[in-house]
Amino acid sequence: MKLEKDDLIKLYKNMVLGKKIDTITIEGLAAGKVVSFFHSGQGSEGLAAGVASFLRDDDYIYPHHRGHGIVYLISKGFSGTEFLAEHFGFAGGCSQGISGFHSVDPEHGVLGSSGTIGSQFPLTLGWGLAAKKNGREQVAVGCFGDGSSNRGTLHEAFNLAAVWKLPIVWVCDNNGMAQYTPIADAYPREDIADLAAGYDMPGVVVDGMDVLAVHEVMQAAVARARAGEGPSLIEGKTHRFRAHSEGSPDVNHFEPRSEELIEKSKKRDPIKLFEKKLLAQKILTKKDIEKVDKELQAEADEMDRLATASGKPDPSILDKMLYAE
Ligand SMILES: Cc1ncc(C[n+]2csc(CCOP(=O)(O)OP(=O)(O)O)c2C)c(N)n1
Repeated sequence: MKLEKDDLIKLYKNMVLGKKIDTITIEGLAAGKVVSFFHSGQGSEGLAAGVASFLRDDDYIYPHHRGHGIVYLISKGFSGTEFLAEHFGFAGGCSQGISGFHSVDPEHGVLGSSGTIGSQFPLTLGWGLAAKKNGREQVAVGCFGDGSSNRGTLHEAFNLAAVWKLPIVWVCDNNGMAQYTPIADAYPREDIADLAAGYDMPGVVVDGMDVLAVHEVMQAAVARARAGEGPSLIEGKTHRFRAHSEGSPDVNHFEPRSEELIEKSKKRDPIKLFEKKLLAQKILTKKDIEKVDKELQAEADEMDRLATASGKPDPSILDKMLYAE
């Protein structure tokens, strides 16, 4: 798929709007408005938009937990208002606020998630099996971090997906850290993509900060899946710009990451890198970029307002959602 001007702008907007909602969630947590916690996705916007922006509505996706999936979700058509309201524990959330941070939207192929690292593999496997049985050339995308690359569930799911030739694209967001553990302490090789060879599927490493490079490898993996040729693995090398979890001690206490390293990694901010390309290719001018920024800020603020206005859910919702009549 050749990207036209509108497609490039769509990719850009998904990244920028996702980051704005991520930022509102960070501020909401600091203000005591977010009911659970927040793992910001800043630094992973290029990988997420490159993976999810051109999927079909009926393709399934299990987003990575960074930013609780916001850039994947926005790119897939999920409502930012529902995302925020769910994090605020408010009635306008996708689960009327009772999950605190999980996203679900069957119309856009978001079938739910789990807080347990490693659970995305068997769930995506099942969705891939459903996609194959449906016979509509749907694809299931299962995202995970480097920290779950050593879970047994990954190996079981990779194996069956390959044996059954399921239409699955596995996407690893490798930011080099699992909370406070550097990947080198938990995995013996350089590239997670090397795991693919053992399951007879293509495995590619891509610069996760370069949305266009991600888009390209994603298109190839999706085409292979839709053609019935089976799963693929994409590993995007990224950087995590913020703490593992907002508000938890990061650089100064537990985590072996220096301020210098984080500042250096921010020089390759995926949004800034893409902006440079869009300017160089004369797709957008500096003025256009300012205009887009203003418009998306207004859009994100309106989502925040609507989410907040939806208010606390009626407590009886718990009974209604937990028990069938
Ligand atoms: C089974 C399990 N163990 C531990 C956790 C706590 N936890 C949440 S995110 C995370 C780090 C995961 O690292 P990675 O998969 O590399 O993703 P990242 O957060 O770096 O993007 C951990 C340990 C969990 N949710 N589930």
